[in-house]
Amino acid sequence: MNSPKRFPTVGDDSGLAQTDWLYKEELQLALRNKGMPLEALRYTITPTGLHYLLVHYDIPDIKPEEWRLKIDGLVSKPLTLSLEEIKKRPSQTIAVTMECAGNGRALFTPRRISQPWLVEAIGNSEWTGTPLSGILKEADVQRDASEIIFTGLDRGVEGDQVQSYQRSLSVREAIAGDVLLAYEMNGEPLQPQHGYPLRLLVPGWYGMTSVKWLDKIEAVAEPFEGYQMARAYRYAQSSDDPGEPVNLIRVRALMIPPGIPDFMTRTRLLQAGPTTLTGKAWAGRRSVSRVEVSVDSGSTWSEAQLGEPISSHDWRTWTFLWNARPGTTILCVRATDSEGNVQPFHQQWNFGGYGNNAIQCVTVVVE
Ligand SMILES: Nc1nc2c(c(=O)[nH]1)N[C@H]1C(S)=C(S)[C@@H](COP(=O)(O)O)O[C@H]1N2
Ligand SMILES: [Mo]
Repeated sequence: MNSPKRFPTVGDDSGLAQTDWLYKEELQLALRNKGMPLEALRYTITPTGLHYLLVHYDIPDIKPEEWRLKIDGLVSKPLTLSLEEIKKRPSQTIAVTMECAGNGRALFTPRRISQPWLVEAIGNSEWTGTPLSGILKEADVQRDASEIIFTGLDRGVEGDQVQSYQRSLSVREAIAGDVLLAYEMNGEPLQPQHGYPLRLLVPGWYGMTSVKWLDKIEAVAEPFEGYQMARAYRYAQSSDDPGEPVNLIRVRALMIPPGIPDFMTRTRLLQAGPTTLTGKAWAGRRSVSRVEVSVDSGSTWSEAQLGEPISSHDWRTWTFLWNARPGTTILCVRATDSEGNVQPFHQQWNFGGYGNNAIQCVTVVVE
């Protein structure tokens, strides 16, 4: 036996589950966090209450009057800023599709015991904030800095380590013009669960990068090896495989399940005749070059029509006219990005259950 663990773990020693059963720990996470119901793919801008949510620990208790953002480390001019002072800086509003890196985790076998997403860890919001590059320029990041560490005010235990939620970006990634210190979501102050009063927003990267409840921004010389960089969010084959970092959002299309659902199975019931299938497609920092639909379980594919995105970082609507004939059919949709990456039927398995952009298929019974 290893040294006793301070916190109980579930599943086998690897933290992987083979069965179809959910562990209580997964249910507990799934009820605290939530996905976007797929019918909400009809909205270009996801109403705030329908955006997915992922909180590792607890939503921290923040006193707005006392809250300050600290910028320090390898900077010539350390800064301490109130929310009012941050709002006086130049502001920018951008529509950004966010997706959790764990989206699709529960579709892997075996699966990692963690937030058991199927495909719904997504949302598209208009975020308003001040460009991070401006604040870093003001603080005057020194030449010997290689990374910027972002620390949230939430704390918890993960992998037996007591920690604050922290992620880093290279200086080059951090000064990209579209990285925001965001204080508004869809024209309203951030809600507590989405990072009030201030969060990082990194378009095109999986959600873990967009640190909520920002407390501190620190410039450092060496690559940051915190838990959420070096241990979690790696494409790895086992718990001790260092793997590769998880970073950019992979190409994906999702469809609004047509017709009406069966309550238990969510199999769809639909009337025969012409039906418009629709949904959204996105590709992180790349763009979507095509969306295809299959009405025969993925045997043959036809091109869908693509709408325009409202920014270079948010999803596009796709539509496909289908003449539904009586019988049971499996509808599938897949997208291709500007670099030719196509969604696979089965994504390569990884230990943490990240980046599973496997093709979505929906079973439909046509009457
Ligand atoms: N401080 C902090 N920031 C965080 C998290 C967190 O638990 N704590 N979760 C991250 C993860 S994994 C995701 S997917 C996004 C989710 O953002 P949302 O809840 O606003 O959709 O926030 C990221 N930022
Ligand atoms: Mo996430």
